[in-house]
Amino acid sequence: MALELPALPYAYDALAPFMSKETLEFHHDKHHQAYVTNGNNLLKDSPMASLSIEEICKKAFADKAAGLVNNVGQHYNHIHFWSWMKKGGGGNKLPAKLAKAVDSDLGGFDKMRTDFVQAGMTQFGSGWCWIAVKDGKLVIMKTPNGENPLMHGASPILGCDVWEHSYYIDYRNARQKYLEAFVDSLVNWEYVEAMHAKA
Ligand code: MN3
Repeated sequence: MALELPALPYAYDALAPFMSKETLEFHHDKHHQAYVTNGNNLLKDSPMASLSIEEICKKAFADKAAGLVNNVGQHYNHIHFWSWMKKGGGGNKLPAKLAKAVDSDLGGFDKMRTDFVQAGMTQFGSGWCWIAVKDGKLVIMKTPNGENPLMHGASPILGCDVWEHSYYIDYRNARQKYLEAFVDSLVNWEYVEAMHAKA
Protein backbone atom coordinates (compact mmCIF):
# COMPACT_ATOMS: atom_id res chain seq x y z
CA MET A 1 0.00 0.00 0.00
CA ALA A 2 1.64 3.21 -1.16
CA LEU A 3 1.85 6.20 1.18
CA GLU A 4 -0.31 9.12 0.09
CA LEU A 5 -0.20 12.81 0.93
CA PRO A 6 -3.54 13.69 2.56
CA ALA A 7 -5.20 17.01 1.75
CA LEU A 8 -5.07 19.59 4.54
CA PRO A 9 -8.30 19.41 6.56
CA TYR A 10 -8.74 23.23 6.16
CA ALA A 11 -7.84 26.00 3.73
CA TYR A 12 -4.19 27.07 3.54
CA ASP A 13 -5.03 30.44 5.08
CA ALA A 14 -7.26 29.04 7.86
CA LEU A 15 -4.64 29.09 10.63
CA ALA A 16 -3.35 32.63 10.07
CA PRO A 17 -1.99 34.63 11.80
CA PHE A 18 -0.67 31.80 14.01
CA MET A 19 0.51 29.70 11.05
CA SER A 20 0.59 31.38 7.65
CA LYS A 21 -0.56 30.23 4.23
CA GLU A 22 3.08 30.38 3.10
CA THR A 23 4.22 28.08 5.92
CA LEU A 24 1.44 25.57 5.19
CA GLU A 25 2.15 25.62 1.45
CA PHE A 26 5.84 24.82 1.99
CA HIS A 27 5.31 22.49 4.94
CA HIS A 28 2.48 20.42 3.46
CA ASP A 29 3.14 20.60 -0.29
CA LYS A 30 6.95 20.37 -0.21
CA HIS A 31 8.16 18.87 3.09
CA HIS A 32 5.39 16.36 3.75
CA GLN A 33 5.30 15.43 0.05
CA ALA A 34 9.05 14.69 0.16
CA TYR A 35 8.58 12.26 3.09
CA VAL A 36 5.83 10.50 1.12
CA THR A 37 7.98 10.24 -2.02
CA ASN A 38 11.09 9.08 -0.14
CA GLY A 39 9.05 6.66 2.00
CA ASN A 40 7.49 5.08 -1.08
CA ASN A 41 10.91 4.69 -2.73
CA LEU A 42 12.26 2.98 0.40
CA LEU A 43 9.19 0.73 0.76
CA LYS A 44 9.12 -0.35 -2.89
CA ASP A 45 11.15 -3.52 -2.37
CA SER A 46 10.65 -3.88 1.39
CA PRO A 47 8.63 -6.64 3.10
CA MET A 48 7.36 -3.85 5.40
CA ALA A 49 5.30 -2.42 2.54
CA SER A 50 2.28 -4.55 3.51
CA LEU A 51 2.25 -3.36 7.14
CA SER A 52 0.18 -0.51 8.58
CA ILE A 53 1.95 2.81 8.97
CA GLU A 54 2.00 2.36 12.76
CA GLU A 55 3.59 -1.09 12.39
CA ILE A 56 6.17 0.25 9.92
CA CYS A 57 7.14 2.97 12.44
CA LYS A 58 7.72 0.38 15.19
CA LYS A 59 9.48 -2.22 13.04
CA ALA A 60 11.69 0.28 11.21
CA PHE A 61 12.86 1.68 14.56
CA ALA A 62 13.47 -1.81 16.02
CA ASP A 63 15.41 -2.76 12.87
CA LYS A 64 17.39 0.52 12.93
CA ALA A 65 16.22 1.27 9.37
CA ALA A 66 17.02 4.99 9.60
CA GLY A 67 15.57 6.00 6.22
CA LEU A 68 12.19 4.43 7.00
CA VAL A 69 12.22 5.69 10.60
CA ASN A 70 12.62 9.26 9.39
CA ASN A 71 10.46 9.27 6.24
CA VAL A 72 7.59 6.99 7.28
CA GLY A 73 7.85 8.39 10.81
CA GLN A 74 7.49 11.92 9.44
CA HIS A 75 4.58 10.83 7.23
CA TYR A 76 2.75 9.48 10.30
CA ASN A 77 3.67 12.56 12.36
CA HIS A 78 2.45 15.03 9.72
CA ILE A 79 -0.83 13.21 8.93
CA HIS A 80 -1.77 13.84 12.56
CA PHE A 81 -0.08 17.24 12.86
CA TRP A 82 -2.48 18.75 10.29
CA SER A 83 -5.43 17.38 12.27
CA TRP A 84 -3.98 18.43 15.62
CA MET A 85 -4.66 22.04 14.54
CA LYS A 86 -7.81 23.91 13.57
CA LYS A 87 -9.02 27.45 13.04
CA GLY A 88 -10.06 28.89 16.40
CA GLY A 89 -8.35 26.07 18.31
CA GLY A 90 -6.16 26.04 21.39
CA GLY A 91 -6.76 27.28 24.91
CA ASN A 92 -7.69 25.49 28.09
CA LYS A 93 -11.21 24.26 27.26
CA LEU A 94 -10.52 20.56 26.92
CA PRO A 95 -13.11 17.79 26.43
CA ALA A 96 -14.05 16.40 29.86
CA LYS A 97 -12.28 13.01 29.76
CA LEU A 98 -9.09 14.53 28.38
CA ALA A 99 -9.16 17.32 30.98
CA LYS A 100 -9.49 14.73 33.73
CA ALA A 101 -6.47 12.76 32.46
CA VAL A 102 -4.42 15.97 32.14
CA ASP A 103 -5.35 16.86 35.73
CA SER A 104 -4.49 13.45 37.18
CA ASP A 105 -1.40 12.56 35.07
CA LEU A 106 0.16 15.90 34.05
CA GLY A 107 -0.62 18.15 37.03
CA GLY A 108 -3.36 20.16 35.33
CA PHE A 109 -3.56 22.32 32.21
CA ASP A 110 -1.08 25.03 33.21
CA LYS A 111 1.66 22.57 34.18
CA MET A 112 0.99 20.51 31.05
CA ARG A 113 1.32 23.65 28.89
CA THR A 114 4.60 24.63 30.59
CA ASP A 115 6.05 21.12 30.33
CA PHE A 116 4.94 20.63 26.71
CA VAL A 117 6.51 23.95 25.65
CA GLN A 118 9.65 23.08 27.65
CA ALA A 119 9.90 19.69 25.91
CA GLY A 120 9.74 21.48 22.55
CA MET A 121 12.32 24.07 23.66
CA THR A 122 14.78 21.45 24.91
CA GLN A 123 14.57 19.18 21.85
CA PHE A 124 17.98 20.13 20.49
CA GLY A 125 17.79 20.55 16.72
CA SER A 126 14.91 19.04 14.74
CA GLY A 127 12.20 16.90 16.26
CA TRP A 128 8.86 16.85 18.03
CA CYS A 129 7.34 17.32 21.48
CA TRP A 130 4.39 15.16 22.49
CA ILE A 131 1.66 14.18 24.86
CA ALA A 132 1.46 10.39 24.67
CA VAL A 133 -0.13 7.51 26.53
CA LYS A 134 2.38 5.14 28.09
CA ASP A 135 1.42 2.32 30.46
CA GLY A 136 -2.09 3.76 30.65
CA LYS A 137 -1.00 7.27 31.67
CA LEU A 138 -0.38 10.55 29.87
CA VAL A 139 3.28 11.54 29.58
CA ILE A 140 5.14 14.47 27.99
CA MET A 141 7.84 13.33 25.57
CA LYS A 142 10.26 14.70 22.99
CA THR A 143 11.89 12.84 20.10
CA PRO A 144 14.54 13.78 17.51
CA ASN A 145 14.10 14.02 13.72
CA GLY A 146 11.33 11.74 12.39
CA GLU A 147 10.92 9.58 15.51
CA ASN A 148 7.63 9.41 17.38
CA PRO A 149 6.25 7.85 20.58
CA LEU A 150 5.14 4.66 18.75
CA MET A 151 8.85 3.83 18.44
CA HIS A 152 9.27 4.23 22.20
CA GLY A 153 6.42 2.07 23.47
CA ALA A 154 3.84 4.87 23.70
CA SER A 155 0.85 6.17 21.72
CA PRO A 156 0.91 9.85 20.71
CA ILE A 157 -2.24 11.91 21.25
CA LEU A 158 -0.73 15.37 20.53
CA GLY A 159 2.49 16.38 18.80
CA CYS A 160 4.08 19.66 17.77
CA ASP A 161 6.64 19.81 14.98
CA VAL A 162 9.70 21.75 16.16
CA TRP A 163 11.64 21.46 12.90
CA GLU A 164 12.49 25.01 11.78
CA HIS A 165 10.42 24.49 8.59
CA SER A 166 7.34 24.54 10.82
CA TYR A 167 7.95 28.00 12.31
CA TYR A 168 10.81 29.93 10.71
CA ILE A 169 8.67 31.84 8.18
CA ASP A 170 6.22 33.04 10.87
CA TYR A 171 8.33 33.18 14.03
CA ARG A 172 11.96 33.21 12.77
CA ASN A 173 14.04 31.76 15.61
CA ALA A 174 11.39 32.28 18.32
CA ARG A 175 10.54 28.62 18.88
CA GLN A 176 8.93 29.35 22.27
CA LYS A 177 6.45 31.86 20.80
CA TYR A 178 5.50 29.27 18.15
CA LEU A 179 4.98 26.55 20.77
CA GLU A 180 2.88 28.88 22.94
CA ALA A 181 0.76 29.91 19.94
CA PHE A 182 0.29 26.23 19.08
CA VAL A 183 -1.13 25.43 22.53
CA ASP A 184 -3.03 28.70 22.99
CA SER A 185 -4.50 29.23 19.50
CA LEU A 186 -4.19 26.15 17.27
CA VAL A 187 -4.68 22.78 19.01
CA ASN A 188 -7.74 20.81 17.97
CA TRP A 189 -8.51 19.32 21.39
CA GLU A 190 -11.37 17.23 19.98
CA TYR A 191 -8.89 15.40 17.74
CA VAL A 192 -6.55 14.95 20.73
CA GLU A 193 -9.46 13.52 22.72
CA ALA A 194 -10.33 11.15 19.84
CA MET A 195 -6.75 9.79 19.81
CA HIS A 196 -6.79 9.58 23.61
CA ALA A 197 -9.96 7.48 23.46
CA LYS A 198 -8.28 5.04 21.05
CA ALA A 199 -4.85 4.89 22.78
MN1 MN3 B 1 7.40 19.13 9.48
